[in-house]
Amino acid sequence: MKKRTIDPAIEIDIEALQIHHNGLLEWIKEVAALCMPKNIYLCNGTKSEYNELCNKLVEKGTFIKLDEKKWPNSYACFSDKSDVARVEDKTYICSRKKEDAGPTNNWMEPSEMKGILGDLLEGSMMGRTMYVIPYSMGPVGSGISKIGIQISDSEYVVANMHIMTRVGTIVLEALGMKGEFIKCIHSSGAPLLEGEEDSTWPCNPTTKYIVHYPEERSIVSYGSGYGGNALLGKKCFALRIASVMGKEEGWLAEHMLILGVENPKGEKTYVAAAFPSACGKTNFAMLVPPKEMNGWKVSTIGDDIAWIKPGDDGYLYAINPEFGYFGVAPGTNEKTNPNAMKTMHSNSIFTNVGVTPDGDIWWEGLTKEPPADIVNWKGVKHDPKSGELVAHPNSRFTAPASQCPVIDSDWENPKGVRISALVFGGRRATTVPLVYQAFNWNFGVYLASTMGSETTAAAFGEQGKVRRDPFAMLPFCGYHMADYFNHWLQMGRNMPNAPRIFSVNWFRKDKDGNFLWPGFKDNMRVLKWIVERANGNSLAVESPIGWVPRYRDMDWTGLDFNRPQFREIMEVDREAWKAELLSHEELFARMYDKLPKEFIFMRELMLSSLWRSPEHWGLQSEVGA
Ligand code: TSX
Ligand code: MN
Repeated sequence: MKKRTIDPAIEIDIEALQIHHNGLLEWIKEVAALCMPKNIYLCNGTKSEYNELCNKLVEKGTFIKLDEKKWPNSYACFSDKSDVARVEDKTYICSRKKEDAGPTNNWMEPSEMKGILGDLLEGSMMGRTMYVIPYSMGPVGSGISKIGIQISDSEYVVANMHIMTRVGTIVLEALGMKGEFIKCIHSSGAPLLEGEEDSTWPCNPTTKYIVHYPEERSIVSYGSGYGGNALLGKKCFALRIASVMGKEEGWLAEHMLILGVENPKGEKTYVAAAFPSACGKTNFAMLVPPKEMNGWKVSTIGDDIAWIKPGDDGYLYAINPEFGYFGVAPGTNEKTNPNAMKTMHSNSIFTNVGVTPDGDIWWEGLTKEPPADIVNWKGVKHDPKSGELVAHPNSRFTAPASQCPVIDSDWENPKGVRISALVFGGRRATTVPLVYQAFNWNFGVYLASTMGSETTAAAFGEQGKVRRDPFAMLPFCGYHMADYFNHWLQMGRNMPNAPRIFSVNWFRKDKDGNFLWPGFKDNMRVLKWIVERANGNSLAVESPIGWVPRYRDMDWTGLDFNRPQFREIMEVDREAWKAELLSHEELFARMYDKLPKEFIFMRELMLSSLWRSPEHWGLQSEVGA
C-alpha cells in the first residue's frame, strides 16, 4: 500500500484512541491516511455501543426495528440488489507463489494486487466513520483462539461482528502491547462526498475484491457489505487464513459443525461434520432427536467452523471460533429447526427477508403462506400472483450462539472438546448410501476429498451433475487443495487416537424421485450408530467402500422403516460405484501435480473390491438382516 500521512485537514485525534500496541497504532494511522475517513471510532464491545449502532442504522434507514413483542431488540434490513452473496470470482489468494494458491483459487501476484487495492482504497472512506473492531475468534484468552482487528466503514458490519465474534476492550487487553493480530481492512467502496445523500446499503455495485495475503496474514475486502465478504472473521480469517496457519502449525481449520451426543447413561461423544451448502448443516447442528429415542440428546458447539488441534493425549480437540450464527433463513421453521427459531427470537438481525408494515418478518418455508401485507426483500409489496420470492434465497439471520436452547455446556471451554467422529455428507440422489464408515483414516480422507453434491437449483445449469466439493472447503481453503489433502494425511500419521470417519447422505431418492430417508430428527438414528461405532459399541459389516450397519444395528423405535427400504437406501451398486470412482479422475486431474499417491492406490483397491459380485459382499447378503 502507498505510504502517506493523514491529511492534516482531516481532524482525527488518533492519540485519543488510547491504543498501547505500537504496531496496531501505526497500522491504523496508515489505513486512515489512505482511506481518508471523516473520523475514527474504536469499538469497546459494550451493549450500549451495539444499541447506538443499531439506532444509527435505523436513523439512516438501513435497519427496520421489528415489533418488540414478536422479535425483541431485533432488526431487518435489505441489501443492495448487487450485493446478496459471496463473490467467489472476485475472491483471491495472493500468495507469493501461484502454485501455493493452487488451481482452485484465483491468484494474483501480491504487489500487483496491492497496486489495484491501493488505488481503490484511496479516499474510499471519505465522509464516513472508520470503525476499528478488535475481535477474538474463540474464547478470549484461550490458547487456541486468535485475534483479528477489522477496520470497516460499515455500521452494519460492526453490528454483525458484535454478534458473530467476541468484540471490544477485553480483546485489546488480551492483545497487550506486542500481541499478534490478523489485519483486516473492509471498505464498502462507497465514499460519501460533501452534501451527498447516503444509500441505505453502501457498497460498490461494480467493483468488489475479497483478497487474502496468507504469508502476511492479512485480508482486504472492497466493495461489498454482505456476509462472508464483509464479516472478515468468518470465511476470510477463520477458514482461509486459518487453514494456512493450521498447515504450518499442525492443526486444522475446517468448514464443520460441532455437536455433542449424550446417550441415556449421560455419556457424551462429540462429532464434527462437514457438508456443502444446501444440506441443512445448521439443522443438523441443532438436531432434536425423535421423542421415541428416550434419553438421547444433542447439544450444539457450532454450526459452521471448527478449529481442531491434537492434544497431548493423541486425541483431537475442537473449538468453535465463532460467537453467533449467520444462517440461511429460507426453509427454517418450527419443524425443520425449532432450536434455531428460538435462538433468533431476540437480539438478532435479519438480512433480505420479507418485512410487514407492523414489524413482523417472513421467508419461504417459515409458514405455508406469507402474511397478506408482506414487503419483499427488494422493498416492494409482494404480489402472490407474481411468482416472485419474498425472501432472497440467501437471506440470513444473525443471532447470538449463547441464545441457542441446546448450546453445549462446554462451548466456551478454552481447551475445546474431544472429537470422536468426523462426518462428511453431500446431496446425492443416487449411488451414495445413507451411511458408511471409512476403513481407516486414509480412506476417510479419500471419501472427504471426493465428496460432492448434485446440482439442484436451475441456476447451476445441468441437473444431476455432481459438483465435487472436497471437505466442503473448495471455496474456503487458503492454499493448494492437494497440499490440503496431504496435510490431512500427515495429521493421521501423527495421531494415536484419531477420530473415526463416516460418510452420510440424507438425500438418496428412489426411481420415482422420492426421498428414501425422512431426514431431520430421524438423522439421530444414523448419529447414534456413528457414535456407538466410534466408541466401539455397535456392529457393522464390510462393503467394498467401507463398514456399513445391518438393519438390526440401527435403532428403529418409533419409525416405520422396513428391511426392503433399508436395503434400498444402503445399496452399493457395483456399476454405479465403478462410474463414481472413475469420475474422481476429473477432480484428481485438476490437481495432479501435488495429488497424494495414496489416493490412486485407494481408488484401485476399491475398484478391485467391486469386481466381486454383490451376492458375495457381506453387505449385500446381510445388510437387511
Ligand atoms: O436440513 C435438512 N436435513 C438435515 C436435518 C437435520 N434438510 C433440508 C435441506 C435443505 C437445506 C433435509 N431435506 C433433510 C435433512 O435431513 N432431508 C431432506 C429431504 C427431505 C425433504 C422433505 C421430506 C423428507 C426428506 N419430507 C417428508 O418426508 C414429509
Ligand atoms: Mn458455511
